[in-house]
Amino acid sequence: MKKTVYFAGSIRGGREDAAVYKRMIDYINMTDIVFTEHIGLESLNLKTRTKEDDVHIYERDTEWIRTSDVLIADCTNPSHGVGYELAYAEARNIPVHIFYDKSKANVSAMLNGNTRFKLYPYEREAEIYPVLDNILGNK
Ligand code: 6IA
Repeated sequence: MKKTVYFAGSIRGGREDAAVYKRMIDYINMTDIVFTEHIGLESLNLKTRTKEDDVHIYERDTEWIRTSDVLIADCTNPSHGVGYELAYAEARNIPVHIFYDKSKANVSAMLNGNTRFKLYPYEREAEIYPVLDNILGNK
């Protein structure tokens, strides 16, 4: 059975790692289903458009989290939205898996100190992919 995956990555928090998000999303999509493919897109409109646009994003994203089997995030780049999504998933018993580049990230105690979250510090991006196989049960 394919798993449904909510992939969380920084948008307005900064797009430095967007290429990594894209490769992680593409990798997961080879075997499973990622709801949030747009997180990896190169050109996103980062500005607030209207309040209604953001209400729509919030309602759609939280519904996707509620219907996901698992949430996978890259938290190298801090993001208010991603932090919110992690807590939202936790409150609904959706398993949360967090990757971060340990040479770049200073991960919050609110993530590192939460024993319900699984954290995977990596040195090289290549380390991510076998862990994704494990999380998704594909190896
Ligand atoms: O605070 P941030 O913007 O960095 O929060 C990023 C997180 O919030 C991501 O994991 C997304 O799931 C969610 N999020 C924030 N902004 C958007 C968004 N903006 N669209 C979808 N999810 C979002 C509009 C982009 C659109 C042009 C495709």
